[in-house]
Amino acid sequence: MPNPLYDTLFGQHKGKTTPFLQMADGSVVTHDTYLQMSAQYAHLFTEWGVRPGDRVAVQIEKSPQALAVYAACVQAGFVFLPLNTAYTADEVSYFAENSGARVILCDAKRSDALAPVAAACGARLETLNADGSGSFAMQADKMPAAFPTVDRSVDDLAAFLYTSGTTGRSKGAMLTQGNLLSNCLTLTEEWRFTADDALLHALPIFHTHGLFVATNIALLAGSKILFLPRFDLDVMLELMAQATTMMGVPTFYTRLLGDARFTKQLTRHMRLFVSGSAPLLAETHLQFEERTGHRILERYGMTETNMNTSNPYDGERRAGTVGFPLPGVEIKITDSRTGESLPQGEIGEIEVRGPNVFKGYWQMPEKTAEELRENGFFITGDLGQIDEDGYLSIVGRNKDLIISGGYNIYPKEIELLLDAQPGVLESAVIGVPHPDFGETVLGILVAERQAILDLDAIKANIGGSLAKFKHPQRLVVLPELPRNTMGKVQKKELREHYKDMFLHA
Ligand code: MCA
Ligand code: AMP
Repeated sequence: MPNPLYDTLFGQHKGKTTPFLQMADGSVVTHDTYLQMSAQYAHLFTEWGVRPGDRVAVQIEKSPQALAVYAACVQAGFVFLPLNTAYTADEVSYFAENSGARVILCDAKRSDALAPVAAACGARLETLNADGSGSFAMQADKMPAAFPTVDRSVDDLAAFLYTSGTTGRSKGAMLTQGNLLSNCLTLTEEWRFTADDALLHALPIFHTHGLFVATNIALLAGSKILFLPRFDLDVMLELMAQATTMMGVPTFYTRLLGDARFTKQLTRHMRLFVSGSAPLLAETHLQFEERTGHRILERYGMTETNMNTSNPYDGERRAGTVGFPLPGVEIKITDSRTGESLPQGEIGEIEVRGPNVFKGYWQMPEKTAEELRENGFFITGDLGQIDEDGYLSIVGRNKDLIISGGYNIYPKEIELLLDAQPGVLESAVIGVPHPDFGETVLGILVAERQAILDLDAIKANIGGSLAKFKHPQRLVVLPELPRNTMGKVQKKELREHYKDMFLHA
């Protein structure tokens, strides 16, 4: 096969005039229109000198055109690098420079802010707006609507997704065609997707969940996608009647349950609800079943590995667990210090091996070696336990990570900014329970001797360089941070102390 990912997901739909994307207003983009659009994009990039293996960074709103850029990159062999639309210019600057992006696509509203970023790293900056307009779309319109697909192998890179770490510096996870393909072949079969499905899609398309899980599965199966720009409760409730399946982060489910219009009647025709990216409380799972009669299927994945485990389609979907390893994926629970496997039932580090596991971090061989063992097992940083029936539960994290509404936030990145503020001696950033987002960010500050901290000014100062979803919801000041005898800050103690802060607000 000359280009396994393109041929399997996209090429199979060539010439089909069946609906692929259906928008909230009922308008439809057929498979063929979509593929013609992406072929034009592939031509334009190629005309600009972008070559197979080059990185194309995009920070654009969700639209059929945005999704066609993904197909164009696969068809022409570029590495697709989608970026959260909430990232500030400072944040984009790091990704563009680190990846060596040849092109950056952004919304016209962002082009002034990103022009210096593009200039600094020698990337070409063009615009693509939410309504499909922009300099990129205009030029692409003049291109031929067919493009000779570039040969690729399963080991070639298809995408970079940036994910942070304990140092606060983001790492580009290199995902191959084979990583993406193997995972969506497995999931499509496991979750029984077919051309008769209509997937309610309100997730962003710059992360694994919305792009490599939801979109790839629908493409492979030939399902229709009800393609919403974002999660909007009213629109979700309105379109549910036309859907057969839905995927979401736990916040989607708690918001649906919080609305009296979400009833058993509304979901009676649905065949599957999938949840992931953050822990789904067992309580939400049970409440959902009581309300609708459906048991949410929870699965577990990571940017570096795509999906690792899933509750069964047939059989018991056990609340509070993420199910079994997917076919072809191996999971082991190990002792964090020695790396040795632990007996069944014990809590330890979750390690994963399989065709889904990424190739490594872009230009970071040491980081790659720290997390990806020579024998192919990836150390996830999640703590888990396997019960006597084989179900995996995630019981905690061995990494300092906050997940807010499905978005990952690395405390170190925020602590570095807080520590640099006038009068701040040190800081600790923790995740605390939040009724809507699951967890939210709390910043704890210690002032230098005699300094009086201006919390509003500090908030404003750090705000400029951090995406909104990472902003601490609140800052508090303590005389000192709790430490153990080794001098390590006891975040567990802080989390315990502040655990109710947002729950009864
Ligand atoms: C928006 N805001 C947030 C978040 N989202 N704050 C904290 N956490 C968030 N997740 C802020 C905005 O900056 C804004 O601030 C205010 O909340 C409302 O903004 P709005 O856009 O209206 O937000 P929303 O529509 O309420 O969005 C919440 C959301 C969204 C629907 C939960 O965040 C979302 O779609 N999350 C999904 C993330 C996802 O796809 N994760 C998968 C990662 P202000 O009012 O101050 O302006 S992939 C992954 O994790 C792995 C591989 C896996 O297993 O899937
Ligand atoms: P990301 O870096 O965005 O790929 O996020 C991956 C992390 O999300 C994992 O390491 C887990 O900590 C978390 N995660 C994903 N799915 C689940 C789930 N179903 N339950 C609990 N945590 C999850």
